[in-house]
Amino acid sequence: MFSEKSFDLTGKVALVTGGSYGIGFAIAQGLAKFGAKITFNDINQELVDKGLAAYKEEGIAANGYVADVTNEDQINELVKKIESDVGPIDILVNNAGIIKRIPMHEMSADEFRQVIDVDLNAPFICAKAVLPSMMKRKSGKIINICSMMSELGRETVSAYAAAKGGLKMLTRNIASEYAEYNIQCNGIGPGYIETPQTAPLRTPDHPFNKFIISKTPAARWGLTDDLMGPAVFLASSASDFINGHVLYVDGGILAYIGKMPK
Ligand code: NAP
Ligand code: GCO
Repeated sequence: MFSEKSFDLTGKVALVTGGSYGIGFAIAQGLAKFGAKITFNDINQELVDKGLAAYKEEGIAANGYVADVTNEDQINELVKKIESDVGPIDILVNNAGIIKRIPMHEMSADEFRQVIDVDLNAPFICAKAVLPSMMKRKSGKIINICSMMSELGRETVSAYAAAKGGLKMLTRNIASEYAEYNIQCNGIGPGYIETPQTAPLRTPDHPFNKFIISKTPAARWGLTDDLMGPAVFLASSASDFINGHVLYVDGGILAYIGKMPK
């Protein structure tokens, strides 16, 4: 029955991959505000320590672990460790990601593979690692962090767009295959958000800055705070009948042809 409790995440264990800073950190903060126990991983101890300090600063007693999301053994170990330290994972946020902005004809196959590995293969590895326990408990939420590039292309981001387009379909397939276990898998598609990943595009003289403002009806870059509510919604029982959906948090970019230049 729907009530304000429908958004309550008390007692739920969340794993946010790449959650030391940026979008992952913000999403973890939002989940914690609604009662979730936060665990996160990052690629090295320095980042994990940075994340732990940042969570502590926010009054969040998070558990942080070093694990490379592209390494299946490390992720299987991570899931086991979290289950013994905190409890079985109820909410997985596949957030860790990289981007390489290189014109495709200049991109090496290895560079292409690296992006696919982190942005598409890793969400598969992490989802596969948490599914057995969720299936046993007949309950689970998987949230894949997609992108505008799950729907649109642009110069220099061929690998990233291919990965994020694939991630949209992986989201739909997990939803299709595991709904019978009361597992919901949805995506969040952030627009252009102020994080270290987009910092190179936001330098004052970078033409991309004005371009994004002209393509966004909200006429601003997104903030990581803008993603907290959508993440809480998709992690909670309020969204139990939503499955395979990508919720775009883009200020209206996908709905808009773009402002006519004056
Ligand atoms: P970010 O600032 O680059 O943070 C990504 C996090 O993932 C970092 O902590 C990064 O660690 C970690 N990571 C990268 N590779 C990893 C690996 N192999 N194992 C474990 N952790 C790894 O990115 P963000 O802007 O917060 O984006 C987070 C997610 O949102 C990504 O999936 C991104 O594609 C997506 N997204 C971002 C935007 C945007 O506008 N910012 C919009 C749409 C979607 P390192 O510091 O070592 O790289
Ligand atoms: C880029 C940006 C985007 C954002 C995001 C948009 O170079 O176009 O980095 O890819 O990161 O994915 O949703």
